[in-house]
Amino acid sequence: MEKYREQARNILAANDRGHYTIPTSGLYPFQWNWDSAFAALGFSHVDLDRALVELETLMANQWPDGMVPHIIFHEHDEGYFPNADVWLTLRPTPTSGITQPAVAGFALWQIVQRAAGQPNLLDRCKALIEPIHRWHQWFYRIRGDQDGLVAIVHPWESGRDNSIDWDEAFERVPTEGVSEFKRRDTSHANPEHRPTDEQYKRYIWLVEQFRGLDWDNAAIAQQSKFQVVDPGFNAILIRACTDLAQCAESLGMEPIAQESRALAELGINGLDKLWADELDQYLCLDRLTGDLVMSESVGGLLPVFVGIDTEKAERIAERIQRLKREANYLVPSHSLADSRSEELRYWRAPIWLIVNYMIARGLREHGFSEQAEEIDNDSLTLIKESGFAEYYSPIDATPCGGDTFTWTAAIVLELLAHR
Ligand code: 9WN
Repeated sequence: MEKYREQARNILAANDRGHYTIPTSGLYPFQWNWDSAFAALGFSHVDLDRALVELETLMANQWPDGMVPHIIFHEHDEGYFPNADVWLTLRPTPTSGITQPAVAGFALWQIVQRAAGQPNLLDRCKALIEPIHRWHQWFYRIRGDQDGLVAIVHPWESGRDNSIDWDEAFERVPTEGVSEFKRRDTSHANPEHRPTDEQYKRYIWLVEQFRGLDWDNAAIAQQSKFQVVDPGFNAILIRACTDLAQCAESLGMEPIAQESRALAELGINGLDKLWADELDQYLCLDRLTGDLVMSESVGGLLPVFVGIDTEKAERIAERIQRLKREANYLVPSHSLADSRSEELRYWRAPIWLIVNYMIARGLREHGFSEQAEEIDNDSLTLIKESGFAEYYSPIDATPCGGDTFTWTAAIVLELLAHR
């Protein structure tokens, strides 16, 4: 195990740019939001100061309205599309204009616990609580509905970019009229493992729609041609609110602790609207049509990461057991029984270690430790067989996307720390 710990540390060091970490060189040369929160989790096993720097850099780029952007373009790089020249959000350090899953609150709580007895570090943790809380409030204010569920306005916000969950909703986004562009991702990674050209046109169409609205988040939330409520995205946010409440409580910020707990409660109640009894999992909701989307992805399993009731957690555990009959490794990002799934294409079936980690952690917290162990073991087998890839085939562990990947290394450090 020491060998893998060493490799994981080396990957973090190689992708470290001093005050932020890139996901992998070439394919992703900037700071990504949820990647950074997982990087902080990984660094917390090596150097707590460096872990905090990661979150401090992320939060220093928060927008005045509270949003924390999904990419921060610290340096100019032509090797990624769409880079800062396309987004044109006019931030002091250029950023994208959409957000990503709110993992930072979860990461902060892990750091606070590991920094016990170190007042200088805890003061820095304390300084992060208010900005992260403002981000969470932003979600419920700008993207929330009366049920306590928040929507994403671009597939990139989910972090599960080309998930089957929104094939239909995304097809309603036009491709006509979008400016000509040249993709860069396909020169770094196998195009068969990436989203299609058609999907890229739609990604960019939305970016151009939002740019045309001068990055006014209230207008974007009203007018985006894509508005989906993703249970996974909501679960991560709920978890972050619960964990931020713990940070606030332990560091003497009771009013934020209370507000944050209330947001988590609102979100957990909202999730009930997305439960599909016949499938043993949660589903996405298309906010523009009001319909639940019959699509069995990990997005619908991720709520096990929060305080849902035990019966639902058990049903999710059973659902994962059934997935094991379709795949050789857990947890495929989409059911392989679905004819639309693609073994090697990005979020349409491959396994992602960050998702495995959140699901396993949730299962363990709900009392399903054997199953959690099985998922953790599969995660470690994948890196032993195929290295620290971005994602993996659930059938034969083929490594896909970028290699020497930051969040894969971070999860390995986290898993090994608990062994
Ligand atoms: C767009 C960095 C990011 C992850 C996402 C993953 C992928 C970007 C891309 O890479 O998305 O944000 O260019 O494909 O889907 O989850 O944060 O690792």
